[in-house]
Amino acid sequence: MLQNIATIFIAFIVILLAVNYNWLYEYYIILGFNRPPIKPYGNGKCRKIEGIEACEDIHIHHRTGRAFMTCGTEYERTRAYWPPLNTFNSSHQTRDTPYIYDIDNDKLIPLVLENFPPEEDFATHGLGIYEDPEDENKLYMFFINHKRSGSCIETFEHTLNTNELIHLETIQHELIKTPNDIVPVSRYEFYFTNDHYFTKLPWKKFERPARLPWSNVVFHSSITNETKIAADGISSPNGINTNWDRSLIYVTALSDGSILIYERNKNNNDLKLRNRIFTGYVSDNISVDEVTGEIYITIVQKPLINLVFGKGHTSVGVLKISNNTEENGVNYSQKVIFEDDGTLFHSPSTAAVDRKRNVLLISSYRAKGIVRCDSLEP
Ligand SMILES: *[C@@H]1O[C@H](CO)[C@@H](O)[C@H](O)[C@H]1NC(C)=O
Ligand SMILES: *[C@@H]1O[C@H](CO)[C@@H](O)[C@H](O)[C@H]1NC(C)=O
Ligand SMILES: *[C@@H]1O[C@H](CO)[C@@H](O)[C@H](O)[C@H]1NC(C)=O
Ligand SMILES: *[C@@H]1O[C@H](CO)[C@@H](O)[C@H](O)[C@H]1NC(C)=O
Ligand SMILES: CC(=O)N[C@H]1CO[C@H](CO)[C@@H](O)[C@@H]1O
Repeated sequence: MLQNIATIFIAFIVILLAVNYNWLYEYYIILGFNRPPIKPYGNGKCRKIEGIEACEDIHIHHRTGRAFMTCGTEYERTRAYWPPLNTFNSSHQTRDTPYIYDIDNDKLIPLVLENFPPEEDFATHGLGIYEDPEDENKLYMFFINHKRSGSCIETFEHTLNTNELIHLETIQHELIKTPNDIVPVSRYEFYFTNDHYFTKLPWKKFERPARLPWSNVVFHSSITNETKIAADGISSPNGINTNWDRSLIYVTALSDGSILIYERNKNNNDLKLRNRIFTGYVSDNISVDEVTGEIYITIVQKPLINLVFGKGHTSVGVLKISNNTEENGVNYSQKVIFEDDGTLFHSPSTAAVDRKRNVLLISSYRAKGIVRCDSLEP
């Protein structure tokens, strides 16, 4: 153990010496040293929705006002088998229940898995949804599943206004290493992020603080059965999403304090980096506003405080990124639209916005419930 720590420490120093001033300055900002104390903003009309816990991802189906969520239990995430938080108790079987939160009727609906054997693990994480262009009542859902026998991707079919998820396919591949979030671009094709290069401790723990740009985004097609790296050299790629015509792929690079915008080559599905938006925040999963195309991410304003005082002290923020229309050479503008010091909620995962209903939903991968806010700051 001590030897491990010494190796990590020496490697860390070597890396610090090797990098340039800009890297260190960005690090200083990401850690939140220059940030004023958090003042609550945009959280006047918020309340907790109880009855679910440890929800990772939220996707709102805007036409029906239904939010699809991957939820679990805090126990299973932190003390059973959950590789993203380095818990590897393989004598515990996790069987999550995905939920629908019906925004208009303020109601939770648990989803029942069909055609999925009871002995299979279902330890969910990122979720992606693809709407069938030929049948507007049909959704294809893509789940990251951290099975004890190895992480994989499960696809399901869902018909709106039912409570069923019908299992279609399990996709396993050696490139599905540390999957986090997923975005489909067709019924049979998707991109997902591997959030770490290392799969095992102690190196895995060291990768984020060192901001090692060693991880990737992988593309898979179930038409050709091809699985390949589409973008590489990213520090902790986390959330992934796309714009409406699926020509751009957005990736949050958590420990890089940035959002990467990739151009998707629709012929071969390779990704080409177009912009790096430095937000300066440790940021998380990405939602995209269906109407305006604006991007929402959850942010942690003071990551160091969280490290020192523990997860319960995580503040919650939501950052909005828009196309900049002013002629000043800046491509994207950024604005914090929600801030809470941790009183309302902690450990944010995903923020999802429904403009028409004026609703913001925030989930947490470790807290009970989700937060619903019935007001949206511009
Ligand atoms: C591992 O999981 C099993 C089954 O849930 C449980 O009985 C056991 O206490 C767990 N072990 C640890 C070390 O938490
Ligand atoms: C798809 O490819 C994977 C790995 O390359 C292989 O294990 C699997 O059997 C293939 N599936 C089909 C349907 O060909
Ligand atoms: C910016 O504009 C493009 C092209 O109209 C659109 O596809 C995209 O969703 C917009 N992005 C943001 C962040 O508003
Ligand atoms: C804005 O985007 C264009 C391409 O879309 C790129 O060439 C340019 O460097 C970007 N500017 C900044 C400041 O990122
Ligand atoms: C898809 C998903 O939920 N990804 C990330 C969201 O945020 C949490 C909290 O940091 C991460 O653990 C997830 O990996």
